[in-house]
Amino acid sequence: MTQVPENVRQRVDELRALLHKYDYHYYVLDNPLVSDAQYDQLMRQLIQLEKEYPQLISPHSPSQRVGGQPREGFVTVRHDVPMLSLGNVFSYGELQDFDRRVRQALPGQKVEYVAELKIDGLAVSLTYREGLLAVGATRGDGETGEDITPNIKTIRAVPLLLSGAPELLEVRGEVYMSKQAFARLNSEREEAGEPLFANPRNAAAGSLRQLDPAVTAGRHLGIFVYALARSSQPAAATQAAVLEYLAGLGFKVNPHWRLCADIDQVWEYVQEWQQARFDLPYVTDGIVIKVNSLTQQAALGATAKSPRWATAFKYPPEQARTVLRDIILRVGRTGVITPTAVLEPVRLAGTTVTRASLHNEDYIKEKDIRIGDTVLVHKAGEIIPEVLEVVKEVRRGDERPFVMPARCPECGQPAVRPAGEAAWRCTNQSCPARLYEALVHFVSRPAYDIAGLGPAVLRQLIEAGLVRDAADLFSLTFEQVRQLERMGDKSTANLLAAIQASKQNPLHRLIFALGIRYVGEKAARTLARHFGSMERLLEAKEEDLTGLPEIGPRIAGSVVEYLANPANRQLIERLQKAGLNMQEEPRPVAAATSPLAGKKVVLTGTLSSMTRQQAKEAVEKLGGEISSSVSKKTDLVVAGADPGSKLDKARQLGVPVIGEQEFLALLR
Ligand code: 3B8
Repeated sequence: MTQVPENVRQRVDELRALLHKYDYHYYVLDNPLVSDAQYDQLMRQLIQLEKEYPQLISPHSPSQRVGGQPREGFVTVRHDVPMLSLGNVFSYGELQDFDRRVRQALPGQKVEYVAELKIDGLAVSLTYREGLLAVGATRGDGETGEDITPNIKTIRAVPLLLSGAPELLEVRGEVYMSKQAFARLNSEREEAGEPLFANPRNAAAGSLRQLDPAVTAGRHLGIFVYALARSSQPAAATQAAVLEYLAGLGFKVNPHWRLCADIDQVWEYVQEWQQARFDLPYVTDGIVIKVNSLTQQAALGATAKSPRWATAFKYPPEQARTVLRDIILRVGRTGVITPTAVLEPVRLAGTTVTRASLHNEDYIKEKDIRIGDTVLVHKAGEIIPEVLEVVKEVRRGDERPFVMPARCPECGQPAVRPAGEAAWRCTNQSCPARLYEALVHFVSRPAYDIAGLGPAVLRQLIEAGLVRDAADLFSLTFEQVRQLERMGDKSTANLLAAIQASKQNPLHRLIFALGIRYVGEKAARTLARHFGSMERLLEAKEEDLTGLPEIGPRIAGSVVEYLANPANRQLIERLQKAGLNMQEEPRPVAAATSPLAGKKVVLTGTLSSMTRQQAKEAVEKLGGEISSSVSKKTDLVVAGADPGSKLDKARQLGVPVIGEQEFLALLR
C-alpha cells in the first residue's frame, strides 16, 4: 500500500472537520453555513482522497454515512438500562392525578416538571464509546432491541463523533420523518402503485427496518434526543440540565421544552401547543411531562413497564365530519388517475380542508363511499387529508355510488387497470394532463428552475399546441409566446431570456427535471456527479448504478428502464440539440480569463431573466463568490429591478455596480 503523505493526512482531517461542522450547522442547528455545491465539492475531495488512500477510511468519516452492504438480518442487542415506555393521560383531571401521585411519594418536597413535545416517531438508543458512535438500537421489547447502527448513521443529525464526551455515553431519542418527507414518499408510492404508509411514524419505522441502509438514507429521517441513559461521568442533576448538556455535545434537542414550576404550568403548556403543533414540520401526538430532578426521578422509580416520574399527555385524534359533495379525477405525471373527494369546507388540524384523497377504486368500494355521504376525515401525518369512513347512520338514500370511468377524464383515451394494481392509468403517452404535470415538474424550482413559467402559461402553451414536451420549450419563438393571453413584449422577452439562461443549469437539475420515477434531487446529484455527463449516463448499465451511494436497486431499475425507452432517449437528444448543458462539472474556465474569478459579488433587486439561485450558480461557476452584504471587500454589485439599500451602500463605498444586461454579457 502506498504511504500516506503527511499533507494528505492533514487535508483529510481538515475536510472531515469541515464537513462535520457543516452537517452540524445544517442538520442540528437548521442554519446552513455553505451552499450545497460547496458542501458537495468538499465531500467529493474527501471521497477521492479516501479512494486513493483506503487506509485512511474510518467508519466515522462523514463520507461513511451510507456504507456497507445490505445485511441478511438484524442482530439483537441487550439494553443495559431498559428502555421503558410512557404511561398516558388524556385529560386535565388525569394529569392532576399523576401530579398527586408524584407529590405523595415525595412528601414535603417541591416538585418541578419539564414539559416536552412528544414527537411521533420511534424510540432509539445511541451508544458512544470514546466519543464515537458505536451502536444504534431500537427499543424492541425494552429489554432487547435490534442493532440498526448502519441505518442510524444515515441520519445526518446524528453525530458520528462527539468532542468532550465521556468514555461511555448512551443517549435516547426519537427518530421521525418530517411531514413533508412523508407526503413526498407516499405520493411517490401512490404513483408507483405501492402500499402507502398510514403516518410518518410507520414510515420512519419502515425506513429504519431496512436491511439496505441506502434505502434508509433516501428517506430523510430526523432525530430529537431527550435522555441520557448512561454516562461514565456525572453530567447533570436535572432533566433541564440533561437537555442543555446533550445540546452542548452536538445532539439535536427539540428547542420547545419548558421548565414548569407546577402542574398548572404544565397544563398551560399543553394548551398552548394544542393548535400550535400543527405548524411544526413534524408530527407530535402529545406532551411528555417529566419530574425535573433526577434525584426525585430515582426515588420515584418505575413499574415493570413505565417510569413513575414521567407520563404522556395524549391529544385527542384530529377528525372532522363533513359532506362529500363530489368525486373528481386527477391525472398525474405517470398517468395514474386518482379519485379525489370534494368536501364541504371543514377545519382540521390547523387548516380548512376542501379536498381529500380517496386513493383508488378499491378504497372507495371497501368503504362504500358515495357522493353526498357524510364522512369522517383526518389528515395522515397531519398533512394529507383522507376520508376515513362514512357516517352511515345519517344516510338519506339519495347518495350516489361512484363508478370509475374506463376512459381518461382529461383526454378521453382508454384507461387501464393492470392486473394486480390498484390504480387506473391513462394509456395515452401524450395525454395533455400528463404532459402538463411533467412540464410543471420540469420547470419547477428544484428542477430546471425556469422563472416566469408558471402553471397558467404552461397550460396555454400546451393548449395552443406549441409545447408537447420539455424540448419544445427551448425552440419557442417571440411571436409564439407573445400571442398568448396576458403576455406583453416585456414578459415575453423575460420568459425567453429565462429559458435561454436555464440551459446552463448543471446536469443534476436536468436529470431531476426529467422526472424519472424514484429519482429525487439527491439521486440526481449522485448520478450527475458520478457520470459527469449525460453521454456517460446514457451508457450506464444496471450494475454501474447499484453500487453508487444512496442508489438502491429500485432507483437503478427505474433509471435503466427510463433509458431503455427510445422515446426518452429521443427527448434527451432533442434537449441536447437545443443546447442544454449536459455536463455536471462547469466547463473549466481559465482563472485568468474569467472576469469573476475570485471576486466577491453581491446581488440586489430582482433579475428578470433568472432566479437568484441561478445567478448565484452562474457566478460560482465562473469562480466568483456571492456574499449577502456590501462592504469594502465587495468587488461587484449586480443590481436588478427595485434594488435595495445595498445599491446605496455600494455607491457610498465606490463599489462598481452593473445592471442585468451587463451581468448577462459577463456570463456569456
Ligand atoms: C422515560 C422517558 C420513556 C420516554 C421518556 O418525544 C421513558 O421520555 C419516552 F421511559 O418514550 N416521543 C420524549 C419522547 C419520548 C419519551 C421521552 N421524551 N420527548 C418523545
